[in-house]
Amino acid sequence: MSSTSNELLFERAQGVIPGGVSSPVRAFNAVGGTPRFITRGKGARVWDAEGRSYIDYVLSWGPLIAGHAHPAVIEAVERAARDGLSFGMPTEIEIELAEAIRTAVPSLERLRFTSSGTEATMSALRLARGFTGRSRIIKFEGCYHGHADSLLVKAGSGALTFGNPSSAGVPAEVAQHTLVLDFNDTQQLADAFAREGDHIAAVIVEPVAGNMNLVPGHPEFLAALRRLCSAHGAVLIFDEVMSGFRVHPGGAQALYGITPDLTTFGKVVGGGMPVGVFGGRRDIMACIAPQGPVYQAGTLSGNPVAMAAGLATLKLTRAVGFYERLFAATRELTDGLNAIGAQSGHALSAACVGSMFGLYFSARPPGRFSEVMAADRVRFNRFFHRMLEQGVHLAPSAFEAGFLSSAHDPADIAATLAAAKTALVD
Ligand code: HOZ
Repeated sequence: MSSTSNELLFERAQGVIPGGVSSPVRAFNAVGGTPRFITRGKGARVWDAEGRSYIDYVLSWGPLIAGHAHPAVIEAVERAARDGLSFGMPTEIEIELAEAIRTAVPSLERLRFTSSGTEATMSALRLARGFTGRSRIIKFEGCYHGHADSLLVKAGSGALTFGNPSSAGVPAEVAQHTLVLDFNDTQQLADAFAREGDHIAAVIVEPVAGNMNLVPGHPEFLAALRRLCSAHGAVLIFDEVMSGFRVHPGGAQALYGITPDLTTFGKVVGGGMPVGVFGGRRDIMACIAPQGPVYQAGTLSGNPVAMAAGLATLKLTRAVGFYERLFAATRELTDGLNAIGAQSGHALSAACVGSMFGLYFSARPPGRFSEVMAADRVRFNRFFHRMLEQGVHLAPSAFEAGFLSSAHDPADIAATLAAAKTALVD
């Protein structure tokens, strides 16, 4: 038994780190209580500082598609680390991972590595502006694309969780170039393009929104995005930081059959290490320095240890039946939650796309931001804590998608559903 506790660690952390955390949603502010301080993870589980274990549906917010500490990933990281942690010079493993990504997602004719999803989206936007010579961008309310200034306007994730979706510190002069529209509202999008289409540099969208809970893009909405961007010379950016390698081996773009001009990845492509990617059309990517005039750089970009983790993870996903089993397990979980919701008489519903899932305290899964906001957050918070007490760790916010890994087995799903049944007794 450890001599420390989550409470003690949280108190100590708050004495040195704002809110006690390195990223806001982790602080449990929305759900109340004390975050679990994690000491280790293995497969589908994490253990906290008090020695308690949890079935984990956060999975580091998505990256760990093969579960915690998969032996093949750990082995690849150890091997790479023994040769040196960083060189700031090109390495062959960068090419290998880039080729693996392009094979899976051919729209990335050229791609570049960053150290986070935020850097990837920020760089993709600068590139789109440099390529088109335009300033204005369109994003959708509740979609979160990292914390770059021009994207923290009516954003999702922690920004939404804590009620300041448009962050302080973003100059009005910057925010004014961001036009925010309703996700899945095709008519509003068409109107915006009719009004000012020739000034729009880019539209950025999470094709499967995962930062306002899970809200899949409607196929006709995504098709309209493609059509309107092409008609007006705007760059269509799919932010697949969450959906990449999660909803389909080729990302949401393969699932929906829509090819964006640029794509951003993160999470799974780094296998749990800090990696982001932006890439796409060769002519657009040719504008990036040193080939072109749009500047973008990073000391740790393409870090060899991170590349090794990403490559090992992508190799695991290529195993026969990997996605079929993972998607079936996710479906089993959400079908089970829907059945429990119906039996309990609570307005609980669930949905999934591939290995991402949403859990909603509303009669049916929301398709719009306003419907997400109408769901019962008080009930979610109570449910969250009852699940946690029973050893199931969901994301500590009603606005985050959940994730499954290949390590979640039928016993984990059954235990989760049993816990959900108990959590809904009143
Ligand atoms: N904003 C990410 C989740 N949507 C990451 C949160 C975290 O790492 O705390």
